[in-house]
Amino acid sequence: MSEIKPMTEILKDAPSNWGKWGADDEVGALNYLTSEEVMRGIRSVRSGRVFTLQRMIGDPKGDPVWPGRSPAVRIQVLDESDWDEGGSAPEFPGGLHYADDKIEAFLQGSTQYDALGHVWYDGKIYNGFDADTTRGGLEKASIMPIAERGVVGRGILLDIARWRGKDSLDPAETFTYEDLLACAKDQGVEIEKRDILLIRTNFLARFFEMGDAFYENFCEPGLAYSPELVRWFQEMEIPNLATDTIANEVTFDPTTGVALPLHCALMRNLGVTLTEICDLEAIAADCAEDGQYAFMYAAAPLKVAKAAGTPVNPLAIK
Ligand code: UVW
Repeated sequence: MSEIKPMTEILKDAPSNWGKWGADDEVGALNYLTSEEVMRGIRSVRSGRVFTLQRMIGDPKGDPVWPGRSPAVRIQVLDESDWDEGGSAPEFPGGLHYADDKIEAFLQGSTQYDALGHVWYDGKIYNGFDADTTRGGLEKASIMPIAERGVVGRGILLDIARWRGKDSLDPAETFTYEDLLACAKDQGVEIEKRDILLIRTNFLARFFEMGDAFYENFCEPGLAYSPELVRWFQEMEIPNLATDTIANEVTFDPTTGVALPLHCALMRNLGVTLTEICDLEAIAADCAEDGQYAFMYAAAPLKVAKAAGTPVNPLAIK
């Protein structure tokens, strides 16, 4: 590949939603999720079956994380052993004992919502806020406005792995928005305007199969950037893209070589919220069985001041 161009040049004609919801807006395309969209989500519920989409934190088999991040460490602070003879446990009237624990974790080291200020280029984050507002914690477009608002609407599962007849997608394997449309058609469901998209690759199954080799030549599969794809997201007013990979798109764009251009084109420029590392296995198996790929989706990331993202356990209700 020849010289890699800067993101500014690659995305110079890319569409933007900056200013669309006012100069102070920090939730972007989630503004599309009006009460009507909540009701549309509710109308897609047929049986009341509930699926939780978070991947467990502290899996004994390991937690898949973006290279450079480390998995959460859970520390037992108090347990019954602290009340053994010579132990240092606090004594309470009535003989109360209890367990306490804490975690040290990357806020983006598990199923998580990215704040809109999570990524940027050219010195500006979403809505044109200065990247200097990220110093020491996000003053603008942190996770807080998203956490306070919550995310509810009609979700739709696009099971790309099953559609391609594979157990899981290969490293660096890509797909386009036309593939999303074709997958939806074959699943017998239509992607509607303002749908929350959930895309299954089952790629993280390989993390558990491959061990450390998973990170060699790391390049996840996923959506590949194209101007058409970005325009489609804008025209379809997609508020939220959730996937079962660590970073929601092919890691290195095969055409330009840049890393994570869709984070920039969708999140920074259009204000589309990204939800990563979801566990879509149970719901995908269920959808394959009953053919119902649309459901109500509800999620609220944890409220952490100034955070660039926080863990979440999204719900899908069929
Ligand atoms: C990066 O943006 C680097 O990671 P993620 O969106 O997966 O948290």
